[in-house]
Amino acid sequence: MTKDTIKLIEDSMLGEKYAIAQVISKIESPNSQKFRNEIFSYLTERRSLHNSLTIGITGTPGAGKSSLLGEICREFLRMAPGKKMAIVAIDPSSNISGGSILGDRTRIQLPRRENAIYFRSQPSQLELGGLNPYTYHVIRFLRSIFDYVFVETVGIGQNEISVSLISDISFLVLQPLGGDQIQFMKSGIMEVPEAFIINKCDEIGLANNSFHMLETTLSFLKDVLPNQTLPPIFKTSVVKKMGIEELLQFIILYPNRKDKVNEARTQIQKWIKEEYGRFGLSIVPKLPNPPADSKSLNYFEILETLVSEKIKQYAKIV
Ligand SMILES: Nc1nc2c(ncn2[C@@H]2O[C@H](COP(=O)(O)OP(=O)(O)O)[C@@H](O)[C@H]2O)c(=O)[nH]1
Ligand SMILES: [Mg+2]
Repeated sequence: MTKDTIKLIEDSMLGEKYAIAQVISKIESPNSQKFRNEIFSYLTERRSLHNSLTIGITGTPGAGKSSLLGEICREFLRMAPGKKMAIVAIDPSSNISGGSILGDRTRIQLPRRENAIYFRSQPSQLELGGLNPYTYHVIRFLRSIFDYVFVETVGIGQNEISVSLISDISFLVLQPLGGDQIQFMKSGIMEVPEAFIINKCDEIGLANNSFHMLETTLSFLKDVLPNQTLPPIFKTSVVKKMGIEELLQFIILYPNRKDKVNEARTQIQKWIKEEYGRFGLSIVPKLPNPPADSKSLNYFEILETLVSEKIKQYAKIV
């Protein structure tokens, strides 16, 4: 690895925004496998025990996700001193850009030197789940630097499989009696997020109705899945600055970090399919077992290398 790359990574670890942006651009460029291999091996050695939390924030456009994230930033600086967070917005209409989150009512402008919070927006390629092929790596990289990585995606909880796989917690943001809530209820209980947020609770009457409807819907879950703990419902209002503290408290105290093995498997399957089509998938019937230290950041690279080798071998035979 070149001195320049090492410097880029070291600067990134300090939260230097320019360096982080450069690494992300390199990750996002085609044929970044070698670069990724280098940086993730380096990062694994550098701080293999870093335990970061990825939080998915999903909901229909207009539910208030960006506005909520703006408020979360504000509270975060107060409630989690010394900690760092990043936001990745995967939304073609994202109002997060450069150093600011722009909402109609919120405008968070961070000081240039504020290294505790980093924003990035990624154009969605309208893939199922709203993630583009590099999102996974970008988030993995950010996770090695930031204590919390928030991912904002558009969706209503049905086509959000990818984002919930990447996240340790996923929140579904609903607005009071919006069509999305009805949609969620119709869609049944296939994809239940870890938690709900009913935003815009300044609309008190509607919000209460919404809350009770959702509670009732979720209580059916208890009958169907008796061992499942019901997801909590948070009530927030960006306008009234209500409920944000409780929400952030829940995130900060959240204990479970999902194991990252399944996520790497899913992502590698996507990658093989993309590089080699169904043909690729068919010649790799079984992915190799994860190494004992499956927490290692570069598990994906280990798999990716093994798979590439297998495919090369196969190509020789044919
Ligand atoms: N009344 C009310 N409006 C809100 C609240 N949060 C966001 N909004 C408004 O809802 C609209 C959509 O917000 P935005 O954050 O862009 O939603 P996103 O598409 O989910 O990211 C904007 O006009 C916001 O000002 C809230 O708590 N109460
Ligand atoms: Mg938004």
